[in-house]
Amino acid sequence: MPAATVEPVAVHAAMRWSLFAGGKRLRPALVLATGEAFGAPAELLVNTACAFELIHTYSLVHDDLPSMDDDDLRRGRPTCHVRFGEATAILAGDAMQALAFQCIAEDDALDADVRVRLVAELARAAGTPGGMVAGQAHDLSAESREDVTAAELDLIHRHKTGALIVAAARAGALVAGASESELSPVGDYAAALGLLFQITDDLLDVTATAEALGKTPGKDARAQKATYPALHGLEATRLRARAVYEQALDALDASGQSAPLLGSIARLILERRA
Ligand code: GRG
Repeated sequence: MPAATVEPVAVHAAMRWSLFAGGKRLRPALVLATGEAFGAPAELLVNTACAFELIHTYSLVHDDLPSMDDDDLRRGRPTCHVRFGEATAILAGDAMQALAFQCIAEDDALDADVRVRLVAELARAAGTPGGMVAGQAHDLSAESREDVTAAELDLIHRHKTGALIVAAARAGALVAGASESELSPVGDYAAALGLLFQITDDLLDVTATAEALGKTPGKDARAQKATYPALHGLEATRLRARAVYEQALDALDASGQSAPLLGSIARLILERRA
């Protein structure tokens, strides 16, 4: 990351404000955990891990903008546009997105063909039609409707939240040189993890405080958004979370890889309070 004193200082200060505000670092943790499960050293994984956090943080900054979710609290701080203004927040998000791809493309520790595969993996997960931007677009268009089905909700979350989580898990394994057949159960594990993450996110939106979350709770209900608790009720949603957690563990078993860290990440998400 350029220092906050490097021009354009406002953009760099805004990037640092959002990136270094904390956050769970779930996506980079997944890159490191799957990479290590397949035998890659952390030094080979760290740039790729940072790239995923950059894309994720850019998406939060843009999601918080007045024209999107219009939020003023993120990671326990005023959101980027509240602190730096809307134009600078947009540019900070754009720059984080570009920096993510630069991080991988210029990573001399990785072979050129691995870098190209990682860039493709990240671009697919971040963009359209199967990635995060598509999920955000589906989400925005569902906002004005009252008849969103459970299947549509799954589709929104698979794109908006799940795609980047799946790509992060696959990316770690890719750096470690995993084969296509080894990547498949990793993808299944991470797809279950992405769904679990979203289900627990919906539960926390109903049950947690702003202090614990570092963002505004209750927004989904106020916006009358389709969520798992709204569609299925709180108790059925908790049961669904447990079932999806078991699916993630089953996929890990199927991978034949000893990956206690990946099991712990799934448990952490099931039990998270923020
Ligand atoms: C603007 C292109 C564009 C996409 C935005 C990810 C996203 C798409 C919007 C975020 C809105 C949101 C609250 C989604 C629910 C799940 C989610 C991604 C929550 C935030 O991720 P955490 O909890 O955040 O991992 P931290 O701060 O811990 O990194």
